[in-house]
Amino acid sequence: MSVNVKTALITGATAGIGEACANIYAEHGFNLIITGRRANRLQKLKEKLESQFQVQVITLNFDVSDKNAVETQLNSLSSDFRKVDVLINNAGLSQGLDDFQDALLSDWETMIDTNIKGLLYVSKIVSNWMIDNKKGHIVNLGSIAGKEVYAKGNVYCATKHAVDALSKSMRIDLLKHKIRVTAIHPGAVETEFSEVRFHGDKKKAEKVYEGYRPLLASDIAETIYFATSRPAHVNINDLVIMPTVQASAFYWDKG
Ligand code: NDP
Ligand code: 8X3
Repeated sequence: MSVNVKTALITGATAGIGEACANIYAEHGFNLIITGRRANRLQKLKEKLESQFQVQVITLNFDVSDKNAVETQLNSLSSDFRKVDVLINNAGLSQGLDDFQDALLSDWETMIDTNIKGLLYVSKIVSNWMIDNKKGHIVNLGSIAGKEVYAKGNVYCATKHAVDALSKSMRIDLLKHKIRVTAIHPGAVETEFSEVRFHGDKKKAEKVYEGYRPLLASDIAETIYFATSRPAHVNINDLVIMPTVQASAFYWDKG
């Protein structure tokens, strides 16, 4: 592998924002490590990106909430691929949109295990590689739900507030190692997010994006690429990105 080629590790690259990031980083010549639970999607994306952009793509098929799998899979990477320039902690999900008293404990556990613990398992390993390499940039996918709390958002909002807090904390602790940490907090982005939130109910999910123009996954991926391509002395700490018709979690002008 050429020493000048950069490497990005993107969690949750089988759909939505993660897949869009894989496309844009490959387009800019990065070698990639792409992860997710759906192995067939990872393989298809690898084949597409390798033939379209002449980059090397490694696929790692694991659930970020499975600590042993995270360790085994990441530690299977060769020393070249452990030189990660950009880690995008994107894998995440919402499960359910229910009043606190009615929500399923299993939904809460899945969100906490994925959005918080999964991000920690991956970051703990990769941040130490970055320290060894004396460089690196970590991007955490938060949400407007990590800045505001809305009805029925309870535990999803809590997990994204945790991502917000962890991003600040990582930035402080990694400062002495010159590792940059950026948190990206989108409003509504049309991806598989709502389908997952509503446990596969496509009709209910489509309604979330009806009657206005939501963000696209590529809008977020382009912003992430921008943030990680600033000169070495610049760090973008925190960005909140909304569809133009959305002012906050509560205020919309859908015309
Ligand atoms: P998608 O559902 O389209 O994509 C989610 C990705 O995360 C998939 O690749 C999925 O892969 C992966 N993922 C989910 N759970 C796990 C897991 N346990 N282990 C490994 N990978 C997992 O959603 P988005 O692209 O919209 O979401 C990406 C991130 O952006 C999430 O963190 C989300 O919270 C955040 N976000 C999304 C917003 C939106 O409106 N869409 C707004 C604000 C933030 P697989 O299923 O193959 O494992
Ligand atoms: C996804 C955006 O507003 O559905 O994080 O929580 S929202």
